[in-house]
Amino acid sequence: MNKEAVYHRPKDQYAYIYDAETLHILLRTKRGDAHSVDLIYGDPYEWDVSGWISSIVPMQISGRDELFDYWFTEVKPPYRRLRYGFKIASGDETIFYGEKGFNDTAPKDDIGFYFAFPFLHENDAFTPPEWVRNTVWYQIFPERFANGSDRNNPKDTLPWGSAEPTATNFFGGDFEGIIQRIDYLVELGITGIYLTPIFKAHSNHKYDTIDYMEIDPQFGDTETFKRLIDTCHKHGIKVMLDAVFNHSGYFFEPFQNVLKHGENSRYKNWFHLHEFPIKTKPRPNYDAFGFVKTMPKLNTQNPEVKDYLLKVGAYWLREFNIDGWRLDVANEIDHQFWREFRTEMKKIKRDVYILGEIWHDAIPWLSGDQFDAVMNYPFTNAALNFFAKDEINAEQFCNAISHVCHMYPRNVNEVAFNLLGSHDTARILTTAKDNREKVKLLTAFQLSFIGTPCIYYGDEIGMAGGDDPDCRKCMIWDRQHQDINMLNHVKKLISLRKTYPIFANNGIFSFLSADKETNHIIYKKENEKEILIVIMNNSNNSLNIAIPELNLKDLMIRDICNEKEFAAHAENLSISLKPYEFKFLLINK
Ligand code: ARE
Repeated sequence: MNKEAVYHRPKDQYAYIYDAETLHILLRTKRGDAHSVDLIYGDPYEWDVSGWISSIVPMQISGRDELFDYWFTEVKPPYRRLRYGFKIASGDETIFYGEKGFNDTAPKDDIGFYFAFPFLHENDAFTPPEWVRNTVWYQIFPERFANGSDRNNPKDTLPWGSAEPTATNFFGGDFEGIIQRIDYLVELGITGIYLTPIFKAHSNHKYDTIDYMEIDPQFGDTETFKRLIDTCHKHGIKVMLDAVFNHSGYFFEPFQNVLKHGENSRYKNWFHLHEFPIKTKPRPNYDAFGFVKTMPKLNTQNPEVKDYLLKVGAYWLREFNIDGWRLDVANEIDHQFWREFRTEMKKIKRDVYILGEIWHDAIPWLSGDQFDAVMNYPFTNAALNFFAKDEINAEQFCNAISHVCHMYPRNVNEVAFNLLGSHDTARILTTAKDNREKVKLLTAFQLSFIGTPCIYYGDEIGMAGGDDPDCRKCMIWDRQHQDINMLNHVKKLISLRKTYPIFANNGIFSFLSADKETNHIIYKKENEKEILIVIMNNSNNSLNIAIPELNLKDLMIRDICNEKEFAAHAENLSISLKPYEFKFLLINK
């Protein structure tokens, strides 16, 4: 047995509170090493003459990545206290594993050998807003979605779509434009919009804030913003704003004060200034986002700054009844700030969605005291590498997604913000080298996966675009230039996700098979009543695929895409797929 690969540590993604009475427990072992793992568990205070009283229950493999098997089980401790360990069998070797390491037997008299989950407190649980599990998001870059009124056009605004986007040009997108297009959003079926920054700023992207308490006049005034929020809410659409608290803009009044008064400025501790006088060349002599001189980093450990930013977050939440905050460069702000931010926001609106922009493993922010979710770029990269770029094969994709699913607790995964692209990345059609069939397969995966999916504006109508700023072209409203086939495809997938809860989070996800030769994958989502089988052919060959044994009797299968039902015998179920075709098969148990 490869003991070096065996890993468990209570809390985080290996032992966590799933709900008020349930603990999820996982163990990691080297892929293919152990043929069985059992959980030995009991109440730490239950003893009899023979010693500690424990039970034993088999664990199941919930997934496997390139290196590891992940064993899973759930326990409902009657007194919400638990001590537990593992019995691992590999070949003819059986060994016991607990907090003190490995042992040949399961000690009856040494409770310290075992891992501890001391007490299951509900307020220690990760509790994201329930509504997010059923939300389909749409990201809007306000400057480029729709120009509803020329009255607020910034200087030198260009005619809509008349030029390629640059880091500095403007096309006049505004709130009025979004309001005028609300029917388009409703018909698409989305139920949440994420707006990139809307507060007064110098640039067209608004990540260089001048005034956190003022809406940028190019988007409209507070009355129009209120009307936008009300219109969205009336149509069942939630609204999430973008909080840029890691840094301000160069023209943010406190930074201007520092530039003017230097060491005598009352705001000098609002930033991370290295020396005086302030210099911006060759690099700023103060901390910034990257080395961008127009984005001086805010000192969020300074009580004045914290107080100011918490007031900003509270103001827009309370006065405009927004539904979520997306937190820009969230990983570079201190954890204490985020703990206080969460406390203050949740006091105002218990089910506000707090989404951190973190591109890497974000477990330190996801234990329930800071964020409800992060933008799940590890998911994005795996999906793009397989479906769009063909950089990894089906087997590697299965490993990558299984790894992503086991980075976090299951209740974190159920509200993960699963995007395929954003204003910071090339568009999926461009990444897929204009292969629309691959893009349709990619979106079918995204919209049948767990978590809360987000569509980047224009991807649904087949817009192309390279890296920033090319991914920020004006939305195309002329139907002659929209890919209507793609639009109908995305609409259909969103409607399936709404019609069948198993498409969203009402089912446990697992891969059934992945074949690197044919490059097809089969995954399932299962709940107590039904199984959704998804088969995807990521190749330009037609395939005839046998479905692995479902150990179910003769079954009635509904092909959801064409609503056809057919009877089949579990042991010889085979499905034919055209190139890049996918099938959703629903089986009622
Ligand atoms: C633009 C150009 C840059 C250019 C810069 C010059 O894109 O290439 O150097 O201008 O000024 C905003 C604007 C951008 C602008 C940027 C800087 O939207 O257009 O850049 O300001 O002025 C990392 C961070 C992540 C960050 C990305 C951009 O971790 O937080 O970089 N994303 C947020 C917003 C951006 C915004 C800012 C931050 C600044 O979403 O839109 O940019 O407020 C890997 C790493 C990630 C890295 C990612 C992208 O995956 O793991 O950490 O993200 O690459 O580089």
